[in-house]
Amino acid sequence: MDKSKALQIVKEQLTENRYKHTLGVRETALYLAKRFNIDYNKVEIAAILHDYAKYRPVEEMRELLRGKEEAARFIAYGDELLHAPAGAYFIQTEAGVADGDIVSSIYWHTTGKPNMTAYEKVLFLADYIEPNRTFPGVEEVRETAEKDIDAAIVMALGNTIQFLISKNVPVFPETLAAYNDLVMERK
Ligand code: DGI
Ligand code: FE
Ligand code: FE
Ligand code: FE
Repeated sequence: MDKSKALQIVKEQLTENRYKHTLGVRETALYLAKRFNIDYNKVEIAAILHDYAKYRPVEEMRELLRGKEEAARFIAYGDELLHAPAGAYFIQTEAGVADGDIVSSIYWHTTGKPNMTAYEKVLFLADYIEPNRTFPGVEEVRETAEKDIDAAIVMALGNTIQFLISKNVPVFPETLAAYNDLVMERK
């Protein structure tokens, strides 16, 4: 998959604002990737395609995930989560992406998970801090990301968990485990 093809196929799936967010995630992910010895081309394709399923009908995503042994449990935790694992499947079946780093970073981009790879960390954090994001606390996470990517991810996960609790929404187990994993690793 080359970048221009990825941009073209994702554009058809997204609104104008979501496409703008996607370009922001691409820019931030490439910037963060400089601190790891990883493949920039894979980082870029993952960033471009990360919200591929964002506007798919919820029923279509539920139906797809119901049939996947490991992904079915996302369904119970809220519709907002489904585009991440669903997108990871659709880019394989509809766009022919096969690379495991690209697929797994998209799969986990919303929830995070313990023991994230560099690809997974870069996409997770880029999605949270890209320049078009304006939610409370994002500037502090951006500043922390300049010095320490894991510390920034802890802040992003903590903010998300607090936000979900304030809304009385269930927290996906891997989101909590990701937080615990990084906090304990840093002690
Ligand atoms: O798709 P984006 O808007 O770019 O961002 P995203 O993929 O990080 O999705 C954010 C949404 O996901 C937001 O509504 C909060 C929700 N979310 C994140 N982690 C969890 C979660 N929702 C639940 N129920 N549980 C989680 O652990
Ligand atoms: Fe997303
Ligand atoms: Fe996110
Ligand atoms: Fe996103």
